[in-house]
Amino acid sequence: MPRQSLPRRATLRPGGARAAAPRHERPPQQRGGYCAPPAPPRPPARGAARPRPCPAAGSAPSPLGGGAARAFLSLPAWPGGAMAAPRAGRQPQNDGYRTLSLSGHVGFGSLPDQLVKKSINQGFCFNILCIGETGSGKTTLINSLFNSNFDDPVSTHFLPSVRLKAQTYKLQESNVLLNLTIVNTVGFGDQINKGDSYQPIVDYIDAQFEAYLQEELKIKRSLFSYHDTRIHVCLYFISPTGHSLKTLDLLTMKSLDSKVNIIPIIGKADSISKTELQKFKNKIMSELISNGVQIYQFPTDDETVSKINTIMNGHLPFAVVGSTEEVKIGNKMVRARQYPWGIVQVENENHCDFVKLREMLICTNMEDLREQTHARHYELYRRCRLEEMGFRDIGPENKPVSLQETYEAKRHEFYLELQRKEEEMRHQFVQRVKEKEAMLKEAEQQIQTKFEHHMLMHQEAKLNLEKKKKVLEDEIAMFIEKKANAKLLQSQASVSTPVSSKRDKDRKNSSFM
Ligand SMILES: Nc1nc2c(ncn2[C@@H]2O[C@H](COP(=O)(O)OP(=O)(O)OP(=O)(O)O)[C@@H](O)[C@H]2O)c(=O)[nH]1
Ligand SMILES: [Mg+2]
Repeated sequence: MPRQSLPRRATLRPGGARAAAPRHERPPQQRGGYCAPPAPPRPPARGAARPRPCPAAGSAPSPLGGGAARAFLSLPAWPGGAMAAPRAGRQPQNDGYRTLSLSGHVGFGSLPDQLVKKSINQGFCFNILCIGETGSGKTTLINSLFNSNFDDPVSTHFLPSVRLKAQTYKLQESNVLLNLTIVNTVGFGDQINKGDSYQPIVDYIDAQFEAYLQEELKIKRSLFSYHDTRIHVCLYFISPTGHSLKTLDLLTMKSLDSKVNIIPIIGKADSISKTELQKFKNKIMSELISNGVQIYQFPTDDETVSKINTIMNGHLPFAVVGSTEEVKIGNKMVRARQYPWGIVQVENENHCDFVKLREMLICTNMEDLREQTHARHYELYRRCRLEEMGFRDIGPENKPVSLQETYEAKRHEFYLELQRKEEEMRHQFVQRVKEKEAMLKEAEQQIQTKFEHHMLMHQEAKLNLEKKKKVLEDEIAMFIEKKANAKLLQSQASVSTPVSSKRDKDRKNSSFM
């Protein structure tokens, strides 16, 4: 894995922690047009402070010593109001918790620092999916965004289908490690039939969710060290035509909007004039809304960033310019594109929205994008997959069902189904054997009939031959008798006339022969 080091210094927010409610609990109006089905609430992060039951007021000193061990930020209401009237420093609250003010230092104030330290040691991961037609400026923009040079070979326009190519890089800025994965859609928009160009992208995103789900479902899972490949953001490159979105753009964004955070951007924005650009942006946004495409909206519920995020939501889609070249402006080298008529500076906000994109994507909302991916898109995928497998939270009578109950019911159902199938197969087998037996019996019968018929014919033929033989034997007997008689007559004749009889004898012999 290539390891790159970034020269730019980043300002680190402590763990990205927000005072406001988690994103999945935000009302849809705060999320602009983003109103996919709400994801279930996420459990608190490991190590987060949880309210614990409080020992009785004025109880024996804790083994930890002093009042410090008893001092919790929020305490559950005492059941049945059994607790004495609130002491000084405790204010009853309507949410079922009592607030205590601490009388001294406890130490859990360092919890955010502990989280920051842990996160820094562990490193972060961020996965970007770049969708755009071949040559739309994807690689150049990513290089500009991360101030780096990810060598990504240019692709041809002759690929038979869209292919996704993922490359992971290790980046370091200050002491923060980032595992950055860039996924490129190679050959996007190059096919004659673009009808299902989005399918390989959908499959890829689902495959990453599935891999995470499988890891989660393992008995011995290692999510801590798991390389999360789920896509956190999709930068959708719109060609700077100045007209409107293409069908391919709408179709692709529509099929991805429930799976990934989409940030639409107009690539190579230096090829479109300022007035045309504003009209183009408006047109794109109205087309996205009218087609029900839900793009990512920068969150406005965190007061520290709500103002800037609201403004930036109004600038979407960002019109960006990328460049790998540096040009000398004054006495500074800046990333820019030099033309015969002038210089387009990538980081000049009067020239393009590159800085806005970088600020929103990397500096302000990276953690939110990661959180949204987990709490919204992955949760939706997980829910659908588990429902597909037959798991439900509530049973037919709207009663809650535990996973084990569902599993056992499913197992029983499968067992019955298996038995039914086995019985059916056995029945089919017996039926087939019976059919075969009947066929064989019939064939045997036919052979027997044929055999008997032949035997009969054979008997008849034998009888006929025997009859013929008898006739022939009779004829032979008659002939022998006649011959004997003739001999007798001849001998008698030769005795009476010897000379003439010799001649007669010769004549007779010749006539017999
Ligand atoms: N005018 C203009 N040209 C740009 C811009 N960004 C990139 N280019 C040029 O467009 C061409 C393609 O840029 P790439 O960044 O390789 O585009 P790509 O989308 O990564 O291309 P494939 O990965 O091959 O699909 C190069 O010649 C870039 O110099 C831009 O903002 N404006
Ligand atoms: Mg490229």
